[in-house]
Amino acid sequence: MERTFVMVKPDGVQRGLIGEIVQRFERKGLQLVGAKFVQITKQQAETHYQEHHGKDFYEKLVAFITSGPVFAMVWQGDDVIALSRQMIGRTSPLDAAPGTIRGDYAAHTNFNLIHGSDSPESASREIANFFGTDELVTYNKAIQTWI
Ligand code: RTP
Ligand code: MG
Repeated sequence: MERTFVMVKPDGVQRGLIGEIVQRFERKGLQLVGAKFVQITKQQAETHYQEHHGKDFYEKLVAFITSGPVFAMVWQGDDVIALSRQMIGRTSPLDAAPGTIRGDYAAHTNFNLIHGSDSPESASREIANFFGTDELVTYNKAIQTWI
C-alpha cells in the first residue's frame, strides 16, 4: 500500500475546485489519510520544489505556490502515486487528456490546479514537508475489508 502527497494549488482554491478534486479521488476509491488547508511558507515551497531549483521558471513557481492558500492531502492505495498522476493529467494543458483533472479544468502550464508526487521518494519527502506523523490517520476502509 502506497501513500502520495496531493495538493490543490492556489488557482484551484481560487476557482472553487477543492470539492470537485476531492470528490474525484474519493470516487476513485482511494483512501484519505490526511488533509489541511494552509498558506505555505517560502521555505516549505522551496523544499517542495527543490528539484526545480535553478530552472528558469523556479522563482515564478515558488511565488505562485505561496500566493494563496492550498489544500494539502495524503491519499493511500495500491499504486496510488501512478494512479494519481494519471488522474491529474500531464503538466501542459495541450498534453493533458480530457477526463483528467488538468485536461478538464486547466488551460495554462503555470496554473494547472493540482500537484501529485511523482515517485515514492518524492512522496515521502513531500508528505514530511507538510504533515507530522500524528496528523496522518490510520483506519480500516470498508471497501478493502468486507470480504
Ligand atoms: P507538479 O509538480 O506541480 O505536480 O507538476 P508536474 O509534476 O506535472 O510538473 P513538474 O515538471 O514537476 O513542474 C512543476 C510545475 O512547474 C511548472 N512548470 N513550468 N516550462 C515551464 O514553464 C514549466 N515547466 C513546469 C508547472 O506549473 C508544473 O506544474
Ligand atoms: Mg512535479
